[in-house]
Amino acid sequence: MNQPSAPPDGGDLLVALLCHLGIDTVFGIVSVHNLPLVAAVDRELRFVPVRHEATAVSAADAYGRARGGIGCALTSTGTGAGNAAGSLVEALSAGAPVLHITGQIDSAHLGRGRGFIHETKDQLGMLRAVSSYAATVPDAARAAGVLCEAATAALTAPAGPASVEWPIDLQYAAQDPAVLDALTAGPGTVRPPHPAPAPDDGELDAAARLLARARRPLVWAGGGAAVCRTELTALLERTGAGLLTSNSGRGVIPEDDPRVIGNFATTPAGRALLADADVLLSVGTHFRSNETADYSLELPAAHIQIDLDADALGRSYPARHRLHGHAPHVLAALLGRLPEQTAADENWAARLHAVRTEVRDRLRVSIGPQAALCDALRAALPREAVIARDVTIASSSWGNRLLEIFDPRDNVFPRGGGIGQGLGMGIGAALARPQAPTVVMAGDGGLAVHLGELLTLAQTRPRLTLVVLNDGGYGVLRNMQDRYFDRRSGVDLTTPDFALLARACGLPYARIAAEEEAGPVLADAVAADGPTLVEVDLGALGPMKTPFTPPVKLPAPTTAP
Ligand SMILES: Cc1ncc(C[n+]2csc(CCOP(=O)(O)OP(=O)(O)O)c2C)c(N)n1
Ligand SMILES: [Mg+2]
Repeated sequence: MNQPSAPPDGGDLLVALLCHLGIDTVFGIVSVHNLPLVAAVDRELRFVPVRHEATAVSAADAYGRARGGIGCALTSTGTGAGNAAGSLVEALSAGAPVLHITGQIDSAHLGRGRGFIHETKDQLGMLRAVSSYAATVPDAARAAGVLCEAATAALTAPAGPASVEWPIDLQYAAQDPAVLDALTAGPGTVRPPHPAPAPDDGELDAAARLLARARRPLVWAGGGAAVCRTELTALLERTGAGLLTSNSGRGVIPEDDPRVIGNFATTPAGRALLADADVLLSVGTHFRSNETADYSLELPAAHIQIDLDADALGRSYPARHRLHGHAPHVLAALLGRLPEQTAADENWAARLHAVRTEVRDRLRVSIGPQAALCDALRAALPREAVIARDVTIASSSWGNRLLEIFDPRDNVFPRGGGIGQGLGMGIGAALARPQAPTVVMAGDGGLAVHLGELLTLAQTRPRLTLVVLNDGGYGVLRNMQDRYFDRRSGVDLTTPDFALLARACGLPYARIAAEEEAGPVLADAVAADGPTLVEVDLGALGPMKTPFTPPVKLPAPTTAP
């Protein structure tokens, strides 16, 4: 629409902001209520037309995670914005910065309930509920201010999605070229995130004294530790501590480092280790229910907690010393207070190593033939590959633990546990990181939620291997029903012929039906310079030793009165 000679419009403003934020790819679905935005992005940057608005947000979210930054999604008004809500919930749960721009009806008709096309009752209220920030562009002159405030909010801890609804007449309205120039010129317009809080000196001193005396110390790293590899490595060295992680904290220190126990805290050996530890330092973690067996896991009473979010301190577990601040700064401050030599027991390192080995060996045995998949995947992938996972048994059992991750930006998964987001996240990550291959692990059920995104995959053709673990249904719920209920309900699904489906989409296809096929099939798929759909026939591959059920509590069976 906009001619080079015409004054800049909202689309040009958005492009200037995206350049300022370092975003070169945007995901969305075009509509009468976002046409000028899509047109400008497509002209100046890259617009990826996904097939559902939830995917627009999932892909933008993972684009940001895979680059360690922010992503952008464009949706339409009403149903389009509503479709995005589920994935905004995920970005909110993960603290993942996403700039979500959605259309809104003409400002003259806003809030009048006349049934204007795509009108919805309280779109802003809906967006507020699922985003960390939501606002409406009130007029053309204030559009830049609202957009910059949204981007700042998305990036400021606790980070998350920021949604802006932009009435369509105001998207078309002329923008002041000076505002665009200021944005393009660089820093200063989008305010830097608020200065990080500094923890109390007395608390730092006390925490350092506790760590210096610790004989059997452990560290628990969460997603908030993602940017402190250097400080954390030094702290492990100085204190002789072992490293447990949440699922989000994986890769902070590469998982082939012998000090990393990893995402295994709730295993019997992990629990015993925690019981023996005399000090725990936790860094930027939620202690989510799945990682603490619904908060039944026992932690040492001598618990030092670091978090940038003041509300997180002491929220799930009591903390003796609460250090409110940005993890790298706080860890550096602790290191500055620690003596060169601390007090770790001489046999603590051997104990940590024994636990590291035991938890992996036990898991490997329990997953039976799927261990071959795990090994083949890691062998096929270069160190810097992205590993995206939907919520499927293979992820929940071994993908989230045994399959080694070497950097937090490679670790893409829905932290809120919603199925269906894996492929969209994988596409976003793969387009963010074209230099290396991406793999997506998805179940047949999770994939079916957004089966249409196979077409986005076929159209964008990133270096992405989609591994579909096909067991003909919602396996994890089926396992629960078989174990705890007297019948199955809603778990057996019709699945497509994946070979035919891949062919219909123009995607290369391969199948794994036996352990020995995993290595060659995955090596070929990962080496390809485009997408491949790899179906794992779980029926043919054979069962796990024990059917996997998730770590959720069910009420004890009651007898009839
Ligand atoms: C959005 C959403 N809806 C429902 C669920 C409940 N749920 C969790 S796992 C699962 C089954 C997933 O099936 P599939 O992807 O085939 O993986 P499998 O369990 O068979 O390995 C379901 C329905 C969920 N987590 N998220
Ligand atoms: Mg399944």
